Amino acid sequence: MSAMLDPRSLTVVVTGATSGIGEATVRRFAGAGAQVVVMGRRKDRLEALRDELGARILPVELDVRDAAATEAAFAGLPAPFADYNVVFANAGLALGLEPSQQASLSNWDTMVETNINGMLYTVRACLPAMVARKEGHVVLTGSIAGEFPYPGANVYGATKAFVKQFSLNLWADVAGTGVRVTNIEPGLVETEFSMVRFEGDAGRAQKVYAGAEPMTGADIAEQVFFACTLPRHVNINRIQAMPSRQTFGNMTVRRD
Ligand code: NDP
Ligand code: 8X3
Repeated sequence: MSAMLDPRSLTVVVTGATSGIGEATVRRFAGAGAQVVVMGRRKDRLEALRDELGARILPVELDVRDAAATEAAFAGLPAPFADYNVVFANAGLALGLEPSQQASLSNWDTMVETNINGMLYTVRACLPAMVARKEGHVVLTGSIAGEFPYPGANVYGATKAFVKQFSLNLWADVAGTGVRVTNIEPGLVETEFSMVRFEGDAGRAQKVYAGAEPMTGADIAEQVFFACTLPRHVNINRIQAMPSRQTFGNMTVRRD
């Protein structure tokens, strides 16, 4: 096998960098000497990362639901960050766990706008430059929810199924250009995800992880780091990982 890539040669852009999987990935790459552009809406957290990790971090405030702002954020990156070669389109969220007949249409809109549209805006904003440079890596955050159904996952799971198929189609487009594509599909990871899903209900959020030995953001960051530092002739199409205590639901028959 050829040598692994030197992370110090990487400039990584992370959306959803202000917490959870994104923040852990920032720390993993920055700790290995990469330069990292950190994107998210919470400016204070972006600046705290820069203050803690130093000048190799560039904070860029961005709501990925805004196509023009996303385009401008990438186009406006200063040297040396402008020559990014990894983009982790990770920003996303679930809102609610109600069955479809009760779910909030506004929550559905927000999930589609963030997990699908925001991800697409991010990819479209970075892809032409990476293809032109003949070097790059797009990493998407899918989910096991894009593969396996569960009650209440309705639109959230469907957005992640979109990510799954889009990642494969994206790879079909760019294979051979020097740009790689990887879909990271985690199961249960303890982050702020459940606090967001349950609108700040900490008790309900904690129950999701209690006794489950969930994965951590750092566990997922390690997978992203692995995929991105493999020699350039290797493309990891997808990484699906669960906590050792998580598995699939059984088929269910409702007899009432
Ligand atoms: P967190 O809630 O901890 O992090 C979500 C990140 O997304 C935050 O940094 C948030 O930043 C950002 N974000 C949300 N909406 C927007 C927006 N409109 N514009 C820009 N950034 C946004 O959760 P996770 O780390 O768990 O989630 C990261 C990704 O992982 C998501 O795509 C999620 O669906 C996926 N995932 C999570 C799993 C889990 O069990 N935790 C499992 C499988 C997938 P800010 O609010 O500052 O904008
Ligand atoms: C997050 C994983 O199983 O909570 O995407 O939907 S799950």
